[in-house]
Amino acid sequence: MKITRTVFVSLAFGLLLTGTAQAAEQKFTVVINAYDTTIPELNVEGVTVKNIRAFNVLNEPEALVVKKGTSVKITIENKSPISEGFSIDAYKIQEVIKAGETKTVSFKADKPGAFTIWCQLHPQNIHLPGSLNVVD
Ligand SMILES: [Cu+2]
Repeated sequence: MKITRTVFVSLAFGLLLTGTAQAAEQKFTVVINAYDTTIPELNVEGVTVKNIRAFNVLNEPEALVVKKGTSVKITIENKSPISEGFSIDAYKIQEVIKAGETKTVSFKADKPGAFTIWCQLHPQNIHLPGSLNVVD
């Protein structure tokens, strides 16, 4: 009987710790970078490509992983030479960050799932999207 109680108490304490951990705040810094690939000639897997005039915009890190219930604070640095967007539709986040500027967004990650982080200002084929993964 005494053993059962000890097990119950430690189990309750374990649940309490889990609850505390879920309420924690998690901070990320995302850097939006544009990689200029305007180069005269490039050999990719044996094929020569000429006059590439496009650039890729990357969110770094690519994937943000948080536990459901976490307060998330994302600092976004735009190192692209132009304004870039930062959107997470499910969380109604839609920001525009000017070249060289930094913005911070805060929200509670209360919806589980994998959500695309994308730029609402430019065609998607010049961007590599990021993702926000909220795990249960
Ligand atoms: Cu963009």
